[in-house]
Amino acid sequence: MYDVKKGYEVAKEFYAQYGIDVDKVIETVNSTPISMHCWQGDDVAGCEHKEDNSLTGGIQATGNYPGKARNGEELRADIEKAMQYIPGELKLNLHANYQEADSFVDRNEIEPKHFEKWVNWAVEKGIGLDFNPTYFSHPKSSNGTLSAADEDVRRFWIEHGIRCRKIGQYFYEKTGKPCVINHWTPDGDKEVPVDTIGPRLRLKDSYDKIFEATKDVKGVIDGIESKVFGIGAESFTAGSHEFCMGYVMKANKDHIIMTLDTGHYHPTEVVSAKLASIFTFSKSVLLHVSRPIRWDSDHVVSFDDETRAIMEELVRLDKLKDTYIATDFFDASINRIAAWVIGLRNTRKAMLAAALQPVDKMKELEAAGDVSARLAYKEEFKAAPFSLVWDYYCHRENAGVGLSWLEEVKAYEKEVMLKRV
Ligand code: RNT
Ligand code: ZN
Repeated sequence: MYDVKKGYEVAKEFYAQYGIDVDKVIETVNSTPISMHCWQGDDVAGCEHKEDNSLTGGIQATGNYPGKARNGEELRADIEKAMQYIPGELKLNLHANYQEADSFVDRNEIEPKHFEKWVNWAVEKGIGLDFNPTYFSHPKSSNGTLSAADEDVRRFWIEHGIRCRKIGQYFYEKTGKPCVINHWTPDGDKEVPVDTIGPRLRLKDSYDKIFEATKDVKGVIDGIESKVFGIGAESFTAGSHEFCMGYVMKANKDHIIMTLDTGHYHPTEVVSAKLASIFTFSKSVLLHVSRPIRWDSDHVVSFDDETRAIMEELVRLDKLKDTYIATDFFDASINRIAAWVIGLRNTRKAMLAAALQPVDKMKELEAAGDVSARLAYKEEFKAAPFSLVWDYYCHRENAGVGLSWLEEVKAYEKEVMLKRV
């Protein structure tokens, strides 16, 4: 191991040249919550007592790496293991299909008590809980959910949404931290339907009914997630970007916000380029940080240009504190704990690298018309020594410096995960 403290001192000197207070930046980054999704641990299978746990809704976890969690207990143990190696404030993001009733309880009947084990665990760890209605992987989701033409089916899913918002309030009351709920429906069509507005009008009506029936719910923030396509819904999604953006803006309520998932746009569109426009009209936004490869493949978050650009944009807009940052990926081809650790560390590291830039100075140069200096600054900080600060920060938070976590995760795989057969 190299001298991490020495590296940090050198980096501090480097950043001081530009008036950047490294310790202050570390504090900002450390206290910005990232909501870690529970579903990386079991390929979105969930803990409902049902025979068919297959994943539907046009999303897929590909790979067959051994050792995935088979129930809530195992999943919590794996989440704890991963969390050891992720510095900074975390929340846990649950899906409704992770309820732990003693026997099968359908989605339109779930209650706070079915999530008691998660809540007790979160309270013990001092972390907040976020939530998601599960509008997929269910026999009633094959012909649409909130946009379904079948009124019985649509009512069933509206009831699910209503119950989820009430469970969100329960999470808020128990943990003392607001619960961010993400509403995503896979509803769509393989071909462009002839009637493209009917499903949208029904989806709008369903959201209206969910929010109206739960208007007294407290401590819940609602993200509405759009998507351009899914597997089997290649040509049409009811919850398109325009639909969701329209819904959020028209609702004009602080708790109803856009969810932007990095895998939900056409390949040349990027979330980083959308943020400023949305913040022009909305107070906050929910992000699903993921990594699309050719499609919404939900690969592990990489420390790539787009993840860095998103964080840079949030820092430059001064909106880090108004953004709910959540991860959303499910890779079943590698150790699932490693997937979490790599993806969440990259998300946090991109935030740190973005915050270690002289934004005020760069804005000043731009305002003065010095566009040459603007480009020179932007380029210079791409290779600044943020990794020395990152290592020090991980050391300080006891989250493992460099790759030291890898051996420990491998040992856990051998001792715990591979015995789950
Ligand atoms: C699907 C959406 C959605 C899901 C999770 C499991 O494309 O991104 O957020 O990934 O709800
Ligand atoms: Zn998502």
